[in-house]
Amino acid sequence: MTAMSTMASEYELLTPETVASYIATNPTLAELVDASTLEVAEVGDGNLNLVFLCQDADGRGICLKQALPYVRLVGESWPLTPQRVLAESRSLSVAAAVVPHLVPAYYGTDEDRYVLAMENLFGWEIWRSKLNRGEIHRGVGALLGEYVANLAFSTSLFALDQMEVKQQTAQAINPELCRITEELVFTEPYIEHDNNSFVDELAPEVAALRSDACLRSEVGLLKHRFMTAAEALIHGDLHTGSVMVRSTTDGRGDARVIDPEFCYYGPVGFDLGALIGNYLLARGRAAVLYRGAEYCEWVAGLAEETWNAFEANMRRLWPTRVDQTWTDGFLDAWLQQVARDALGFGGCKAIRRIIGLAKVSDIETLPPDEHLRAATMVLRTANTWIKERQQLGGVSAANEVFLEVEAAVMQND
Ligand code: SR1
Ligand code: MG
Repeated sequence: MTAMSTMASEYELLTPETVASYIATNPTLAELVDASTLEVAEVGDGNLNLVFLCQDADGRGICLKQALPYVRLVGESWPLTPQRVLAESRSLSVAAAVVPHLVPAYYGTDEDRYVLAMENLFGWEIWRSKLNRGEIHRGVGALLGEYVANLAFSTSLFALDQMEVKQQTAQAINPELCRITEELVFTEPYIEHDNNSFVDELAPEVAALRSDACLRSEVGLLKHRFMTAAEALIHGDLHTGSVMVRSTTDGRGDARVIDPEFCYYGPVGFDLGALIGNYLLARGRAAVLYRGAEYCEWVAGLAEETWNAFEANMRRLWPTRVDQTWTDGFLDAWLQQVARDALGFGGCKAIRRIIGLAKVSDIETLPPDEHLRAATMVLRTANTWIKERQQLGGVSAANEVFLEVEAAVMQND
């Protein structure tokens, strides 16, 4: 049994060997599975937490997630509040009320041990892994647009009284996790920093970004927006590794959004941007691996699919808004603002995965030549999204920018 010290508390970390007895002593969890026949595997492959998948002899399951008091990716030298598990439970609770079909069932949180219990999604897989293999799951992009819209509407001034929003905003404050994003996404990639790494051949591209005064000021504006635009309770880290997917019998895809520990009141376009930036990483991989036309076209259409579903759901919910100050004209203007934010944040989220800490397998598992080409495409596309997001006129332009960059990079071989 392992004990960890934190600044504020000391708590016991679970191991595969101790999970069954932990569940047996918790009446709520003990009802869900038979702890005496439990098989447990620690599968945490993210950057921060322990994750235990459990199944009993009758096939019933549960997933436990325990926050470590440090960043797992780096080690104990980088302490991080385990209170983030409370942020995750807040988001899962809200989502259970407004989009229960798009999140795992939530079973509760142990605030002393920082353990969150949720549905074990048997047969589901992290979307990034499926994208890496070139698998098509039609409809998933739209489900994620639906998720963002419903969370955004129901937690914002559109659905709640102003006093309620202010209280929720204060309760959802998540400064340590936000600081990670502020530094890793918006600051470190653009300066020399020990957290950065990239292959030598990419150095000219990185130098060009860093010396681009226009890009730097636009990234600064986006960071400022991330730090000040408290529009709604957002997921905060909605990349393709935060989505689990499975095929449905009609050949489409179903989705569950996981891992909302970075949630806070922030700009709605940030979640859409996280998705769009990660679609770009998947598209870059597809291009250099010469994936078939059907797959490339599907990935290329994801940004628009997500946006269209987001917009459709916002417009569907709009008549139920609680304050008539927000007119139909306001909605049109607000959607334009969100689309610009999404492109800008999408660019920042893609760039950080190439230059900064916490890389992604879409790019990292490519052979050297393909890695360099895909990374170059991502950096150049993202640069244009960020700088030209005002003129591009919406998310549908995202792919056109990529196609121009792709042609140029492939021609130079
Ligand atoms: C130090 S944490 C690194 C990254 O992992 C999470 O998934 C977030 O994306 C964060 O930026
Ligand atoms: Mg995560």
